[in-house]
Amino acid sequence: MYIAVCFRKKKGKMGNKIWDCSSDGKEIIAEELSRGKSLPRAIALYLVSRGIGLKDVDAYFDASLDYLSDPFRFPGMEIAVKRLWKAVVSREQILIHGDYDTDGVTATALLSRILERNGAIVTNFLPHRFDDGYGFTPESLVKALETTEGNCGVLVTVDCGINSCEAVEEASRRGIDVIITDHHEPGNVLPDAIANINPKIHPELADLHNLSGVGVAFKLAHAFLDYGRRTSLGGFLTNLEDVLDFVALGTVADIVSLLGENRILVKQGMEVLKRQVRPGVRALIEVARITGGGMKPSDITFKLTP
Ligand SMILES: [Mn+2]
Repeated sequence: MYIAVCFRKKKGKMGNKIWDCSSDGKEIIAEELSRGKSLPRAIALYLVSRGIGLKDVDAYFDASLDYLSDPFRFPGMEIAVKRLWKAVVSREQILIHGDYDTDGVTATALLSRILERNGAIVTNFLPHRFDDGYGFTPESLVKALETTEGNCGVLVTVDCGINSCEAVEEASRRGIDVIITDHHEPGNVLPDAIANINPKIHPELADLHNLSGVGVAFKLAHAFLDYGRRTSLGGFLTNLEDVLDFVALGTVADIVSLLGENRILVKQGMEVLKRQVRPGVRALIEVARITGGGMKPSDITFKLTP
């Protein structure tokens, strides 16, 4: 079958180019899949062409939340959630610094909702596309702090910040602990934050490199609730599934690949989105003239996001 077999050009003895049929071992994996899961060969080849082998095939078909990995795989996650719970207990303000696009807005909404439901005092800041530009900067820090009522002990970035060394330095000078959550490519020097939560810093998190900003914020929220329940600090009355509509919106809007955990998050998130429980989202769906029940990810890309 063509999809699993590619041709590779290589140099012959005389320097002339010859064509060589190369399956890169995909044929063998397809064979394993086909036999192991009683799948038709065409389906097995399709799955292999999408990078899905025997160990991921159940998660692919089932796509249930049970297949999401432990958020504490992220180095720094424990430090981040401990600090957030400390802010909840000591009534410090938590400032969430987001971004102006769909991914950044949904990440901000998701995190503030989860934190507020568990007693946190939260202020959100979304930079203005034209006035502030992209990212967490010393200028946006000052502007964001103006929106708080003082006593801001922690600042969390979502969908930005992994290269914001100067802004983090300035926040530290002001006595604020910064937690960075981001999915953008890191530079050579990481900010001196108390935690840098970004899958792209860690080669061992390669399976999560396609997470969007809201996907990373979801991981922080997951860990926050998990830690709260484990230590009896809280989180018992919060259902993380309720915010999956935000994850679906931001993930699809950011055009990241819908494979691995993204596929699970979007598949389950679409179900929450179809229920249209949020007045804002419901209004948006009405304006975009989408019929709720049959909503598809492409409706997010072409109708809701714009
Ligand atoms: Mn993003």
